[in-house]
Amino acid sequence: MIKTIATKPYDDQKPGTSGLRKKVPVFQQENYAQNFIQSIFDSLEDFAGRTLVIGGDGRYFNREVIQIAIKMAAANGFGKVMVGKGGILSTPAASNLIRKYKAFGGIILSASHNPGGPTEDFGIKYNTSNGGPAPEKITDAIYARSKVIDSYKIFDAPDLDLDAIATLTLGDMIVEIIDPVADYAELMEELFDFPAIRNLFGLGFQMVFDAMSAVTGPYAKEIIERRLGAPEGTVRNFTPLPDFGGHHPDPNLVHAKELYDEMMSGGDAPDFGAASDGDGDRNLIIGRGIFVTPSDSLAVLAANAQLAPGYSKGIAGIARSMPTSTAADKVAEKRGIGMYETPTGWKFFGNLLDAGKVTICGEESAGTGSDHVREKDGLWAVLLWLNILAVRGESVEDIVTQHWATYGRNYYSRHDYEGVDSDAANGLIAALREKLPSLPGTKIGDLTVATADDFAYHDPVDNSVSRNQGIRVLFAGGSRVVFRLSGTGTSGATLRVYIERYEPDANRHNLETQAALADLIAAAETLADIRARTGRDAPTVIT
Ligand code: VG1
Ligand code: CO
Repeated sequence: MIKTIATKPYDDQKPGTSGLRKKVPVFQQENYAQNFIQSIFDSLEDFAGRTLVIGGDGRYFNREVIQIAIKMAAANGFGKVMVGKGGILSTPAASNLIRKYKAFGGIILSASHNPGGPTEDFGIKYNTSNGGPAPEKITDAIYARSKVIDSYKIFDAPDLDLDAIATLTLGDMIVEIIDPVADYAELMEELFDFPAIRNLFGLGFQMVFDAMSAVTGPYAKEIIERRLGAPEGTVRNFTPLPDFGGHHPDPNLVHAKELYDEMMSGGDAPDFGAASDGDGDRNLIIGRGIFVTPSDSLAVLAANAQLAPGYSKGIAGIARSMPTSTAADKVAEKRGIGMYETPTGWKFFGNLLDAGKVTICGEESAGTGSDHVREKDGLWAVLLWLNILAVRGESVEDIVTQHWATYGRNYYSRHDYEGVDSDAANGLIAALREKLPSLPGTKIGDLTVATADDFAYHDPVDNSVSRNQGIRVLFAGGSRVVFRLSGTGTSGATLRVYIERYEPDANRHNLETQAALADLIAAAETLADIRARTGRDAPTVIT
């Protein structure tokens, strides 16, 4: 039976960089999740009888919200929902399902790389029929609706069994509980040369994949160990846990330190190390003795993608988020293909991918992906690396150093100041914004500011404009610093400072990154007064 329940709006349901993210207790307030889900449905049209994909990264509160979402989908007139068994679907796998089965859209329950548990983070995100995150036009409509919503519809029924593959019904709606891995694994087999990678493992190639007790565990087990024949034990922390084992499922040098240390341990280290985040869309790539920055990884993957069957015809173009280093630009330039610079967040790549303008996209925050889905895809990046390693027969270090020799090296680092007072963080950005007109020509140490602006993106496909996407200060010679505030945090503000320096000279490609960037790090402090304004002496996380 369909029930209409009266509710009161909340004023804080504004989706950020990637969906609505809040602490679990916020989501546990009366009707909080229901309000947001109904606001999503109220912002969409013509979905009666259509299919909705539902799944999440297995974090705390996942199962409760999945039951609610299924019952609300039935009450709102969807014809069918496809739900990953156990409520599990990685973000890229959900994107694939939406595309493959021509679903109307999907609801993904995740707070991605944020920690999980009763007092940690939860999130809800809506993806459209192209498989990608809803564009701003839709997220703005959802937010507007959430501020005035006064009722929601839900099917009154007992909870469904999500733990067995089955086809069930709820009123007139079909509920398909599906294997979360099968369709995704099949897609990977189409894109990559599995026999070549299997052969590589047969030769004794050693790999470690850390699933960080998050969603990629079952995917990596099936693909890397079962289908590609890597020895059992290659995939670690492969059981998705509601609290990620108490860890922070963010595959960076701080939260995946154990893996990093192992890869840096010398001649006995494995050949290849990788990890993914809470919802499976990020990737960390480390070769024996060398960490590959996500920006470099994007450039290397773009330059070598044609070695994988799925990209053998070459790539149409590359897109990167504005703060991502310009390493990929050098590849695009040499190949004579298009290069696009978008704001942070995967939703901005959707139009470019749909229009066929780009094939490969990436972000400095460990996100890489292609037109095979409309999300960044952690395992995809790992498999493309494996495919390239198998074909070239060289080490990660050799491939990266050769890449630098050909294109030059973009030294790159991001300094995060987490949990900063929101007013202080906003004040810092406002002060920078005010300074912008006076900056060009200014000298800071040996650096001269060439241009400075607040990045605005003009989407070449739908002509929409997104303003205030980050303060960028470019110096003569091509170095730059970028300042922006995170849109995924759930407490206080996170200031991100992105620092980049281009070094064409191959004799200077072996510097320690922080040392190579020292003058720019100092310039960032001079420009933004970070210490005084945030009260912090040092960043919380350096990646
Ligand atoms: C961060 C990253 C951004 C990424 C986003 C979602 O956003 O910087 O590149 O797209 O997270 O990634 P922000 O606004 O906090 O800088 V995920 O894996 O959390 O979906
Ligand atoms: Co993620």
